[in-house]
Amino acid sequence: MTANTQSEQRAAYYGQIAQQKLSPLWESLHNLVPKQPKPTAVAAIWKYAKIRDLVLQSGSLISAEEAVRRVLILENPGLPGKSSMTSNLYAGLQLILPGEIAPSHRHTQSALRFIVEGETAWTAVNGERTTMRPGDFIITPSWTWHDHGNLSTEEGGVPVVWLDGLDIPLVAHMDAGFAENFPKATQPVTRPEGDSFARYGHNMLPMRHTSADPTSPIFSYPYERSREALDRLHRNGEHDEWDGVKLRYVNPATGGFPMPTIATFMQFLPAGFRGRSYRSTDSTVYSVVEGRGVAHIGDETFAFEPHDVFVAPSWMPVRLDADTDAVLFSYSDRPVLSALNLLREERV
Ligand code: GTQ
Repeated sequence: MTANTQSEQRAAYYGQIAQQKLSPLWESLHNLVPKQPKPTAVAAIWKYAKIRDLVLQSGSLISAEEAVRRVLILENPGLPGKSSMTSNLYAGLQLILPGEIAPSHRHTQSALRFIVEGETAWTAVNGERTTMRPGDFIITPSWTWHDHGNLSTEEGGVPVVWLDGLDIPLVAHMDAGFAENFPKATQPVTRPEGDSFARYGHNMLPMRHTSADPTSPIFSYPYERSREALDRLHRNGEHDEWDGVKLRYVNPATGGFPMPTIATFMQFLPAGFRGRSYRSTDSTVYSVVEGRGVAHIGDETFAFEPHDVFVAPSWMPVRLDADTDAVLFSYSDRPVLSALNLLREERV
C-alpha cells in the first residue's frame, strides 16, 4: 500500500468514526500522555510601570458599581481568551476609587487579595471588615459574602489597587461554579476590625475551636508580620540556595495551606543573591513587593521591580537573582497537585 493510499484510507476511516463520536487514540497518545508536563501557559511578566496608568484609566470609563468588580485580567499569552494566568489560576488587578463600593456577592471560587498600592481600602468577609495595606495577603473564602470599599474621601482620596488571585479556571474545569448577589451593596458589619486576627493570628486558637474548614480563619495576614519574620530569619543566617528565605502561609487550625486550592508564599532574597534552579508541577504567580532582580523562567529572562507580576507555569525551571534586597509574594495551585498526589519538585 502506498503512503498516499494509506493516509487517504485513514482519513476516510476517521471521518466515519467521527460520525459515531469516536476518535483514534493513536493520533493523540503522545499529547494525552506526555513524557513530562507541557503547559500551554507560557512564562510572562506584567511590568507595573507599563500598566499602572491603564489600570487607573479604567476608573474614568466605568464605576465600581456598574462593573461590579473593576478588574483588568492578566491573561497569559499562551491561553488567549481564557481569562487565565495558568491552567488552574486567574490573576487580575482590581481598582477601587475613593468613596466607591464593589457590591457584596459570593461564589464558590476562592479568592486572595494581595495589596499593591493605597492604604484606604477595606474588604469584608463574615461580617468583619479589614483595612487593606500594601503587602497584606487577604483571603476571601469560597461561598462567603464579600464587598470591598475605599474609605478615603472623594477629594483627598487615593485609588487602591490590588492583585486578585482566584481558582476560576480550576472551578470552571470542575463545572462547580455557583454565584449570587447579596441583596444590599454591603453586608452587615457584625464584628469589630481585628476580631479574627485576635482569635486566630497569634499562634493560639479559641478554646473550643474544632472547625475542619479547609480555609484559614485568618482573613488578613499583615505584611508587617511576614516581613519581620523574613528579616529576622535573614539576620539569623537562614539562606537557602534556591529560595533565599521563603515561608509558606498556613491555616493555623490545620497547619495546611490557607485555602483548599491555593498556596501562598513570601520570600526574601538578599542583594546579590543568585538562586539555583528548581521546578515543580505547581504553577506559580509572583508579585514583587520590594527590590529589583531578575527571574529566569524556562528560556525567558525578566528584570523585575516592585509591583511587577510574573508567572512560572508547571515544570519550567525557575531561577531568581536579586540586585537589591528583594521580597516576593507568590501563589500557586500546589494544594490541588498535592491532594491529588501529582506534586513533583526538582531542585537542581
Ligand atoms: O472581588 O469578588 O478579579 O468575583 C474576579 C472575580 C475579583 C471579587 C475578580 C471576582 C472578584
